[in-house]
Amino acid sequence: MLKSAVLRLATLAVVLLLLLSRTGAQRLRDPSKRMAAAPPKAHAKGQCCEDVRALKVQVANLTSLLEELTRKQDTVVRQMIDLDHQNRQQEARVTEAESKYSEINNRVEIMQLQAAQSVTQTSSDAIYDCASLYSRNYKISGEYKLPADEFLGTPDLEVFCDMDTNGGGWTVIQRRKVGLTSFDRDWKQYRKGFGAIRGDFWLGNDNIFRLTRQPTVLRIELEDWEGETRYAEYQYFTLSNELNSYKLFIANYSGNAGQDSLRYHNNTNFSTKNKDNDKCVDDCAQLRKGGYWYNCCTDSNLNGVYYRYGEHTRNSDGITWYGWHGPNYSLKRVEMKIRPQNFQP
Ligand SMILES: *[C@@H]1O[C@H](CO)[C@@H](O)[C@H](O)[C@H]1NC(C)=O
Ligand SMILES: *[C@@H]1O[C@H](CO)[C@@H](O)[C@H](O)[C@H]1NC(C)=O
Ligand SMILES: *[C@@H]1O[C@H](CO)[C@@H](O)[C@H](O)[C@H]1NC(C)=O
Ligand SMILES: *[C@@H]1O[C@H](CO)[C@@H](O)[C@H](O)[C@H]1NC(C)=O
Ligand SMILES: *[C@@H]1O[C@H](CO)[C@@H](O)[C@H](O)[C@H]1NC(C)=O
Ligand SMILES: [Ca+2]
Repeated sequence: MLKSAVLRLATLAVVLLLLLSRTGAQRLRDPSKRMAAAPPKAHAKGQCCEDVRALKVQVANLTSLLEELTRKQDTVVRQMIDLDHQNRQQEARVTEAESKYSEINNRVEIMQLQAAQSVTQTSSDAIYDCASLYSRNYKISGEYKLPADEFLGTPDLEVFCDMDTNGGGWTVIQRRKVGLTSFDRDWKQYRKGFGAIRGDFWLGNDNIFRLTRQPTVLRIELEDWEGETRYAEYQYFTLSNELNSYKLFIANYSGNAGQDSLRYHNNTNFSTKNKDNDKCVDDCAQLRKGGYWYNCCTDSNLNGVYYRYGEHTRNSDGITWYGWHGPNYSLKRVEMKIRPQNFQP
């Protein structure tokens, strides 16, 4: 608003200046006309100069007005910069509050966990997974520690529970979202698991094998670089044990992720860069740079290389799901999660 006012005034000033110069120029060019003019010379001259003086005063006044407005505009700009600064301080405070909040949240989770563990000590039925935590009313998504199972001789296990998606109760077995953790690992690391439970990780083939002893549902969630999401769900999912190379079994696909891109890997052994169990003359784990149930080689490669925005459409060893974005599009985010078939939200 201020700007347009200044502009209008500036235009006015320019028009006035033009008027001034034109009257002067006309007089010089056409002296005869001036001579021919009826009223006495002196009077005409005085009249014209009076006008010019008045116009000059107006121009001077407008110029000073313009200057004043410019000064005011400067002040407004300064005020806006100040506001922006205050805004940023506010944002910093919000971020700080957020991190404090998640810290508190963590503490709540740990307290819940301890409560859960003391529950197991006095209860006959064990906590196997996130679904059993959920049924004991732990309904906040986050990190939990499953207690060791003395009967099975298994150690305690840190897991991430998704207690929100589609009723909750999901134990997350794989996540790709940060992209700093390499998934090009050997057999032993895939057996044990690796990564950070709040970031990118593989829960470990032995753990997945154990968790899928009961009839289990697998849900795969995918996100691309445009922020669109898809999911694939299998009503049946299990792995063989290590002796049988963690062979994959899946059945009864549903979802919106296009053509089922895990089906091709059904009934296939797990392979890593140091263990070629695929169904191919090629070494798929080395070609696709991950550990997976490679066939010959892929219809999906969820443990492939993390490529960032701008370089995610170039390579065939990325995090792919052919049924959605084809063989050369590496996804931005993936989560694989499981829960028992008989889970009741
Ligand atoms: C110019 O400004 C002065 C005072 O600032 C005022 O007295 C005068 O009338 C103005 N002249 C015109 C032509 O606006
Ligand atoms: C899968 O693994 C089992 C046992 O480890 C083995 O007998 C079988 O030949 C393997 N299959 C392929 C295709 O490598
Ligand atoms: C995977 O193979 C099993 C047989 O071993 C079959 O019953 C099942 O339907 C197959 N899954 C898919 C998704 O085709
Ligand atoms: C797949 O679903 C059908 C129909 O619900 C069921 O009969 C079949 O047993 C399921 N398959 C597996 C492997 O769970
Ligand atoms: C994917 O990339 C490979 C090699 O980089 C290329 O040969 C192939 O044509 C690409 N496929 C598609 C569908 O773009
Ligand atoms: Ca091979």
